Amino acid sequence: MKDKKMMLLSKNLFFSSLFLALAACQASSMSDIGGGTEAGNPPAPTREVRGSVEEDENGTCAATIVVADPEDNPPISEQIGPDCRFSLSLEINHAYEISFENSGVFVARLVFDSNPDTFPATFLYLAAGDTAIDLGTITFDGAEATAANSPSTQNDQDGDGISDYEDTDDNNDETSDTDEEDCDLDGVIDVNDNDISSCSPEEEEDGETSPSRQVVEVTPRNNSINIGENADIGARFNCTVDTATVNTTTFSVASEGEFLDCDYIFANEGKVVLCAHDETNLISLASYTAVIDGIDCTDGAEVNPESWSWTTLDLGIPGL
Ligand SMILES: [Ca+2]
Ligand SMILES: [Ca+2]
Ligand SMILES: [Ca+2]
Ligand SMILES: [Ca+2]
Repeated sequence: MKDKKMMLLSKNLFFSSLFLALAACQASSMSDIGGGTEAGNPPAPTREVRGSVEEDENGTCAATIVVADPEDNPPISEQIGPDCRFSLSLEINHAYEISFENSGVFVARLVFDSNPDTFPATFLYLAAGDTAIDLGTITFDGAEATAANSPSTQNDQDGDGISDYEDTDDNNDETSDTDEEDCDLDGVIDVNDNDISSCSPEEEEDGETSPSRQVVEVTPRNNSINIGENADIGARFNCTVDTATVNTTTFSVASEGEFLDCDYIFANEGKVVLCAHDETNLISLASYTAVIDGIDCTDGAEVNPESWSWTTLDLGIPGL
């Protein structure tokens, strides 16, 4: 027994001294060479994302370029081959918006389902994986691109063997995907969501703290561009809203003083409110702002006021 203990102890000592030696070695080599792949540091690990775009009615590929735009780095673009196939090699552990262009003109952005209760995702937080993410054939509907194979079924951020699609807490931080705080409402959870005071301050009620009532997700995403006419406009709340408090004053959508005529649709057990509207009333290349101010939850508590903006693409609507 004692011997075994000693053996373990010396084994631990061996490993910790090995570790110290390695760390010292690494530290000295780091101070010697400074950094950069050309100086001998290993390149950041990448993962392939591939697929093919559909052909249009003339038998030509519906897009010529695929773009992966990480929220924290310059975009990466690749030509789509004559067989309509594409392949991107992307650094893991970044969130990418993937879009398609035809001769430099925006065609569509990839949207995919990641969770049953959230709006379709526009950012893919690319995790490590043994195989490529194979999107299959990409089809286009207005400015939205859909993959035959959802990337979230092939991505596992926390490496627990459950894909993001099935996992209810993708990053394993004990906050469920539906409760993640996307403070700037841009559709990606990242450092920009830290330290924003408007994001979910705890409220003191009868000596007990409870999360504030607020908008937790929006569509179109805040500050997004190239939004097509068939995009949903709506918000998801962290409470069931009192439908009687939803009207054109408490949930307005406007561009330069021109208000959209919304019919409000309630979904997701009253936690989602959508503004259904006549698509032909939308203005091309215009900045839209949605404002929520005065909506209550069913328990009478008021939702914190919120607003967000997006820009439409050239909608090519006749008469405008
Ligand atoms: Ca997982
Ligand atoms: Ca998920
Ligand atoms: Ca989480
Ligand atoms: Ca965010």
